[in-house]
Amino acid sequence: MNDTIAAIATPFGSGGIGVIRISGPDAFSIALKLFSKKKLRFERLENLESHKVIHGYIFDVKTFAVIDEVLLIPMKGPSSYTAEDVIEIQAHSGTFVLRAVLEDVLSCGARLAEPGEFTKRAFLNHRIDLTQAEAVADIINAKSANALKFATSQILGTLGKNIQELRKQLIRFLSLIEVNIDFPDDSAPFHPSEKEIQGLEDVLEKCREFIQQHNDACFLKEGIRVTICGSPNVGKSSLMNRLLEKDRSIITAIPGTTRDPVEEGLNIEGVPFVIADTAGIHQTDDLVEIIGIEKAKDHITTSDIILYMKEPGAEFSEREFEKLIPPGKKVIFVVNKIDLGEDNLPKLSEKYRHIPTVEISALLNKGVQELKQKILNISIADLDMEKSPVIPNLRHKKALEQAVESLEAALDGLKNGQVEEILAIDIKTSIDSLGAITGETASLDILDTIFSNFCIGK
Ligand SMILES: Nc1nc2c(ncn2[C@@H]2O[C@H](COP(=O)(O)OP(=O)(O)OP(=O)(O)O)[C@@H](O)[C@H]2O)c(=O)[nH]1
Ligand SMILES: [Mg+2]
Repeated sequence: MNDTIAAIATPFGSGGIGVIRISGPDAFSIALKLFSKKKLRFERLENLESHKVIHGYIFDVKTFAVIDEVLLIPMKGPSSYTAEDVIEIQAHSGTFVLRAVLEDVLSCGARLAEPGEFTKRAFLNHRIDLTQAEAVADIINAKSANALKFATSQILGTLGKNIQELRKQLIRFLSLIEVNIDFPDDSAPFHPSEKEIQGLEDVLEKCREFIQQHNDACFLKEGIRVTICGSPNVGKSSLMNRLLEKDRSIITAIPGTTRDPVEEGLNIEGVPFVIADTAGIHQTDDLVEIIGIEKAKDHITTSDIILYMKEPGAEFSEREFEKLIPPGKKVIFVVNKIDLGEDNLPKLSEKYRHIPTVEISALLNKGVQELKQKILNISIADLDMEKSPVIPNLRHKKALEQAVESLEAALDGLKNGQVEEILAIDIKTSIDSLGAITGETASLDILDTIFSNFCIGK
């Protein structure tokens, strides 16, 4: 932490501008060694004014030849990304020129930064908490407008602040217990008030809510899994291609065309989906088909939404449906090939009338937009995008689960007259679990894992 790091902060390749970033105690003195406002002759500046862009030239410190014409942005800590002294050099973006500037900077005493090291320093210098550091990576990797929205709200520290609040409440409760442990003779046995116990229960409830929000929304990062299934030849692959608006799956009039599941990403109004076309399900002795059907069934089990497809003339059978689709799955009943006539269309039985039905013709591209809208509605129905801008990631969720477990133990203990020392341990464990989310109590391993997933220069 007390050395100076440097890296190229923009992507590899040619572009308009490339940025070299330097951070640490020597950032300003390094910049003074190689930057000059004059082009023809290196003329060292006295000092650099913070937060003011300067136009000039980077000189090779060994040969005193000009490497590039640049803009230099000095930022005195703590008003910088890392909270240390930072210099950003905006050079022309070519692989060679950026490397030449970087090597120049390194030869003046900076060390090449590790992946995510700038953000790690921002965290270690307490400028941002760990959830905000993670949000930086989420913003860079966001694959949809909604994923970006959630990452942006996290970078503002909303999740971190919420967790801090819960943690503070637990710390207050712990101090009540500890007074009793420290001065057992002076005080009555530990008897928290109704209100204090309610406070603990509120924290528990809030942790559970966050876990639920993760479950509801984790698809925004990974994509909601949608599987198209049905008998052979009903037009599953035709629908797949219509949804994707490209020829991804093979379509033939021969039943049993699709064997391996075909998966592809699809974005509907900013929400990411992963659509899978699967083998037609029926009784068969064909070994390859049997394997394909097994894979189709696996997809059905792991999918969030099932498009259950039938064609005119076929019947909806409750037995067949229940054998294939696990109870509680979100399903859309898709009736395809309505161009063949509308008198003979399969209908849902009374018991399943609540399942939405969409009638389409994949061949004529009819009803496909309506189906897309249904898929979107059914998937975000439970999620209030405006109300829950804080979405914990998987790591946060695991920590929240630990917090819930020890809080439940503490509340049980309170009911059953558990000794104060054990209560204190349970509360302390939940405080630490919440602290791991914001970074107060995160282990070095956790930090290394998080920051090693960043790119160099961030
Ligand atoms: N008339 C009509 N034919 C269609 C429609 N959709 C698909 N078909 C035809 O039905 C046949 C089967 O289509 P596929 O998309 O390969 O059907 P599938 O369900 O993927 O079949 P398998 O992979 O064998 O299970 C092809 O000849 C398609 O052209 C439709 O809406 N109307
Ligand atoms: Mg197919």
